[in-house]
Amino acid sequence: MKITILNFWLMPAMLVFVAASACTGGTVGTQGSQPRTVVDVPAFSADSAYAYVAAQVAFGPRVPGSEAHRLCADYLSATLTRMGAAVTVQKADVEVFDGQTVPMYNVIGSFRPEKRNRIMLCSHWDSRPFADHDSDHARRDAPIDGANDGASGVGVLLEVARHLGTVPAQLGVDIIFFDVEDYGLPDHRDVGYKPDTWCLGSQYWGRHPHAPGYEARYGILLDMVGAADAVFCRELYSKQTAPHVVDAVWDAAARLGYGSLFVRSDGGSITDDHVYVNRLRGFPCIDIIHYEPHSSTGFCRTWHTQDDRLENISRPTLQAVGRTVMEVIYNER
Ligand code: AHN
Ligand code: ZN
Repeated sequence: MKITILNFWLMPAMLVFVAASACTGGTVGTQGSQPRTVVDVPAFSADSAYAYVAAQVAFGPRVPGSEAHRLCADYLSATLTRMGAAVTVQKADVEVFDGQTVPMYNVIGSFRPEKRNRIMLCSHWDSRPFADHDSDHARRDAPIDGANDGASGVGVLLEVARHLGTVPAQLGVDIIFFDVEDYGLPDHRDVGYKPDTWCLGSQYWGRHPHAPGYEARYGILLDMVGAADAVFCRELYSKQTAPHVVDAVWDAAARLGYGSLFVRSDGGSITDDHVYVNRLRGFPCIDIIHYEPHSSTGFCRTWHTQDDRLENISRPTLQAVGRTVMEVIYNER
């Protein structure tokens, strides 16, 4: 009799415990049938991510072919190596829209390279050779800092990499910094149309992966993830090719309290590195990209202007994106 009474008392308490862990605990992975588990996700530091953004910008514009570009490639590979990744630097000469040949360095850091099941995280690291959307025409022919468009995604991923080196995720993780993404056709000069002038680094990697037959469960691309007023709509190619990954990421963000950045509305169809990853390697890849459906370009105010500088980088935005990505990858089994 005594035991029965005890059980009656215990049952509500147990129910409360189960309910609480379902709400506040970890997240579900992208494989929907798996049970929710509580995992300790290491603390993403916005200050640290910001410092990685600042370090890149300090080289000056990372325009392919420049000294800043070469030095920054070295910095990225040395940093990933120091964090414990197995690093591959792919070097090739690629032809840009105007017929010039520039050096390309894709920098790849692999954590737990022996694991079969993998996640790929990526961002482009080069900066644009001109500011074709600057309202001041006198500023259009100079290269840009690309604090947001380039350095922000890399800064977030370097901070993720720092944690992966000390607290391994269950799956293998490859962090890929694609080069020569932003040397696409200029909008301020009439040079005629040419297809596929953007994303030359990811196009190269798609045809020559760093590991033979490389495949990941899915990929996540970060692009322009550092503005104070960032909004991440659901990019349409991502929704078409990887709806389960989009849902997992946006749901994780909402649970963490970042629903005002990771909004439920649809974005445009953006030909970014993830499109070539998906097309050439055949695994799903989504794009977390700041998109403004009502702006004239679809992108943010500083996009491809000289205002894309460090002073416009926001730690809280880096935090929201980095924390969300960490939540997703550390819960993957
Ligand atoms: C185009 O504008 C065709 N694609 C956007 C890719 C991009 C440029 N992301 C950052 N800069
Ligand atoms: Zn750009």
